[in-house]
Amino acid sequence: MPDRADPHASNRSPAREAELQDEFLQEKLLAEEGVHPRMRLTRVHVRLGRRFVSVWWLLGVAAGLGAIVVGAAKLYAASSAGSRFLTQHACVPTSPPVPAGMPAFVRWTHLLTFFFLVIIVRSGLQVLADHPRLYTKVHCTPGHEWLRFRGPVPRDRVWTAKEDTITLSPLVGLPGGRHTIGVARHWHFSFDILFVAIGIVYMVFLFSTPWLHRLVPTHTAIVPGAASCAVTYLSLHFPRGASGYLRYDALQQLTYFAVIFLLAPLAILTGLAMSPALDNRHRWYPRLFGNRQVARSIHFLVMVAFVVFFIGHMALVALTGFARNLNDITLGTNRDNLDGFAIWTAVIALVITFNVWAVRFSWTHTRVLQRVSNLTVGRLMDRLFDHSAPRVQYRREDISPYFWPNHARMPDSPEWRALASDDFRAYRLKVHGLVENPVELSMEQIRAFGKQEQITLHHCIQGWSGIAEWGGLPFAELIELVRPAPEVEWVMFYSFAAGGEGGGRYYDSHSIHDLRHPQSLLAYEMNGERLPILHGRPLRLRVENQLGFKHVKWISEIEFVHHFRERYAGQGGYNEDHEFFGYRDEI
Ligand SMILES: Nc1nc2c(c(=O)[nH]1)N[C@H]1C(S)=C(S)[C@@H](COP(=O)(O)O)O[C@H]1N2
Ligand SMILES: [Mo]
Repeated sequence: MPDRADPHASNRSPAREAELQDEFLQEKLLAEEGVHPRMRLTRVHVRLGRRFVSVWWLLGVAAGLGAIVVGAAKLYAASSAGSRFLTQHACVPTSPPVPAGMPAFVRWTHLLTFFFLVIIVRSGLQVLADHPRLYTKVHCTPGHEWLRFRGPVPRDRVWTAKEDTITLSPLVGLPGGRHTIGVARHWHFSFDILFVAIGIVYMVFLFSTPWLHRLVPTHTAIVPGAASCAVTYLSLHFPRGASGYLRYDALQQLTYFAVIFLLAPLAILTGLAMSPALDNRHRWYPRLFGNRQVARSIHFLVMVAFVVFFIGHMALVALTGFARNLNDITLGTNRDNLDGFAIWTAVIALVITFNVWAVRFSWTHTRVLQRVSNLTVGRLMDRLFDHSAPRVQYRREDISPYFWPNHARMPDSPEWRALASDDFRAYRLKVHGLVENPVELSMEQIRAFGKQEQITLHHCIQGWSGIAEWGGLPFAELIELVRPAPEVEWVMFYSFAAGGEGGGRYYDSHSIHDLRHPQSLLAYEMNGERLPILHGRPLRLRVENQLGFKHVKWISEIEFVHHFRERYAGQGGYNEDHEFFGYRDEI
């Protein structure tokens, strides 16, 4: 247990918790007054070559093209060739009839999936707001993004990824308001797990019932059939009633098949491709999609596809016999009364109520949300990724031309300044805690250990990435030198810099298991040169299976402890205590 004089001792108490919660809410209110710009649709820009054009311009072009396509479909349907094609491959139900109506498993999984996806999309947009730029290269060089939700990166000053965040309306993001990626991730991942679970339940039923034949195309005739339906719908004819949603036509079947067997798996696989633990262990995995940023872009586009599908789906449900269709999907009866409509309205009202509650809860009971997420998402992540040490090495040519700096505060204490002005000659890295041999090491002594170099991909929680070469002391050697006590499970890293505007040092913790990995480094060089001040001079961490926020910069001291619970508010780090992040993040 820490002694009284220990400046890092635990200060967990209900009063402290209330204070942290209040600070969190206050910062949100302050930030909304103008530190971060709000997302505005007028500021969403797509890059065409070297120019950025407003997304409105593109949507205008798309609407124009849409009108042309509708006109062409109408002309074609009226032509003799067109009508021949349409009679030959009529847009009629192709799936076998279901005498007993829509089965219960379809109705329930459909409803729950809708609910889960609303949360996943909204919290996903909130994650995006933390780095509102999408790239095709893994480097994330400003000006090279293909889509951005705010203006260009200022060139005349240091611009951190934290400053680049935007504010979302709570109508769009969950929780909305000030950027808060920790909270957004708790919602996103918890509901991801539910989404996968319901998907598994659905698949089990699907593959053990004849429903499978309604969904999986088995005949090539589905292609001309779907084309015929596309022409029918595009020429604005909507077969009403008879077909409805009880028997699928070719286009319907193909679309549902694609949503379930293409979009959903793609969402999961591209989500995983953003994981430092996976990427830095298995180079082939992010390569399936190109790289982490392509995976991230696809992840976003899959979300767009889900939203577009939802809009089209609802439009067709309404246009082809609203009441009857809603009876099919809610009650499994094909009647024409308003029962299904009543249920549907109630479900929408419930989903809205849940979202309103979730936004409020996010700002008032953030610790509860974090705890639940740590116990579920956190444990699962550990299970899935804990055992593999990162080992991927990039080539020199892969090094990023631009590496985003990221922090809330640079070190500005008199202590650090005095050390910096003397080129860190007087710097002593203090390594203490539950160790047999506490040490204080000068930079010279640290360098004398022998340097390890590695070229790795940095994964920031906010979304950007970058490749750099790091040189420094393998942490395993330091462990060997200080000989930790057997009860040590975590190691604390304290920075010279403040963690936020409110003061209080930046710090974070790592499991001793992660620190023994061959790629865990105390780095003092970056890209073959002395570590720049911006990136953490004199010392910063590299723990390549974890996200960037755990790589403490400007390290002043290291402490071996039994558990991070014994330090400060007990959640594992500054971001964990103040921003309610998860304590370990392998994705
Ligand atoms: N002391 C300190 N270390 C820090 C941070 C910080 O705010 N303060 N930010 C972290 C985050 S969120 C990231 S992504 C990396 C960024 O490292 P870089 O600035 O070298 O790119 O530093 C991490 N280390
Ligand atoms: Mo980060």
